[in-house]
Amino acid sequence: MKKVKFLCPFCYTEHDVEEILFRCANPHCEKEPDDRLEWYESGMKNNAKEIARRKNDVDVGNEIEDEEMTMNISARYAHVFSPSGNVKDAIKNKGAICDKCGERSYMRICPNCHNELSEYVYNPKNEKNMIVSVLGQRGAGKSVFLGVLLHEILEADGVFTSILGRNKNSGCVESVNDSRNRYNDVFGKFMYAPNDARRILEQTQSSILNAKESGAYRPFIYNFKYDEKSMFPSWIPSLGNPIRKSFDLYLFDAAGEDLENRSSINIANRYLSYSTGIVFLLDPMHLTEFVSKLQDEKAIRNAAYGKAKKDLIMDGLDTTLNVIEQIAERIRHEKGLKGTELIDIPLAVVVSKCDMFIPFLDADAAIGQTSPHIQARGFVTADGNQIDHEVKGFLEENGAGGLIRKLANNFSNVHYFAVSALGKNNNPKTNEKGEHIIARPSPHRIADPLLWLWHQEGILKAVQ
Ligand SMILES: Nc1nc2c(ncn2[C@@H]2O[C@H](COP(=O)(O)OP(=O)(O)OP(=O)(O)O)[C@@H](O)[C@H]2O)c(=O)[nH]1
Ligand SMILES: [Mg+2]
Ligand SMILES: [Zn+2]
Ligand SMILES: [Zn+2]
Repeated sequence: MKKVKFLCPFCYTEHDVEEILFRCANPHCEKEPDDRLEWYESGMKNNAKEIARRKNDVDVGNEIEDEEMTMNISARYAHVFSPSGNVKDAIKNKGAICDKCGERSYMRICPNCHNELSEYVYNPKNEKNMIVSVLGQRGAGKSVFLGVLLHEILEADGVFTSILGRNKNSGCVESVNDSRNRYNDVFGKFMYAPNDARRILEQTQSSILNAKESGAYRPFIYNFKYDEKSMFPSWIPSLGNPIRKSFDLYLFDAAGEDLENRSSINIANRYLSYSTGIVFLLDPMHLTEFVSKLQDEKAIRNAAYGKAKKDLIMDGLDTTLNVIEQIAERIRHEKGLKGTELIDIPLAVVVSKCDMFIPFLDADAAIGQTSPHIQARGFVTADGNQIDHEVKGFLEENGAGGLIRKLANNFSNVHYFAVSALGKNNNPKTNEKGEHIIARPSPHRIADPLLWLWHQEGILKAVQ
């Protein structure tokens, strides 16, 4: 029989389904050390050299060997064991009996990194596991974008339920593993705190120095279920019933710092070439010509990650172009593509913080209008094309034509978008304590790039 292989979304190693291990779920079962999970969580195994290099700021070469990285690992993890008997059934739905305490467990883990696997990772019926990487240079707005987008998706009547839900049981979203808690720790408790406690996020830490919380290293995972209309009329028994579909979405929030650094991109962003889609955020505050039109120095600093107008004009787009080159080079390398071959991962180029430039656009520009996709329950192609056209126009007008050409020379499927995560008139303000505070985010067109990626994957249909 054909072996079913799966790709672990945590460590990016491929395995046969039969290799999956179990972790005991009985809280009273004896705890043990788990070096594999500890390595994964601390990022030590793969990143030791880079950590040492950064800490001492010297090139340590190959002097650090695996043995030297053996850490003092405490016995705080639940027991790991291989299922006995019918492995396939155990993995599919029966679970496995712990060889220490005799209790049944359903917690399946990766044989390499020991992270918990959702059944969808290896369920062959669930062919659409989407890995979406959110990329862009430091301060481009990646974390704010992701924090607000997830909020919009996860709400009871959120984006997904509205667009794909057809009845009460359809269109539901669930957080997988610890995604719910991590969402709250990383995004929710800052951006959605009550009243005037709402603050903007800190810079995302390099996943080399802090693997634990960084969404660059550990994905935020969500499982989506929905019903698709059968191709047969609904009166035909069973064949006419809606078809239940499901997919997992793995979202990585890269740290701009890692992408700007050639040595770290290789270690920190291993998931890049496995991406089903890329969202590349482009900060309008790096468009020299646009920034020169802005007057309010304080507002500029608050939107531009603390940078002053004159520095922004000096920096321009150079770092962004550099990041694009490194990403393309990395993906080509991993996929074994020649320098002349185009990368076929769909790329949504998203100009962020559009609240800052909508006032400069024509009053009837589509960028300023409410997104039509959710109401139309599909990706509205005409609107998508119009936005693509307007955003490219905005970039050309503001000195970023070279960027459009660079992307076209590297990727075969590029679509342009403009979003505001915080919303109109919600550029962060500085309070007397020097904190950057915001009103509750009221995003504008924030789901458009993801909806386009869903459309590319066949999850969402196109509508006229
Ligand atoms: N006006 C406005 N400002 C925004 C918006 N989104 C982000 N910003 C500003 O941009 C800053 C940086 O946003 P982040 O999301 O933290 O940037 P990042 O890309 O995650 O940066 P790194 O974590 O360093 O890679 C925020 O602190 C805000 O000041 C937006 O929609 N509108
Ligand atoms: Mg960030
Ligand atoms: Zn046990
Ligand atoms: Zn793994």
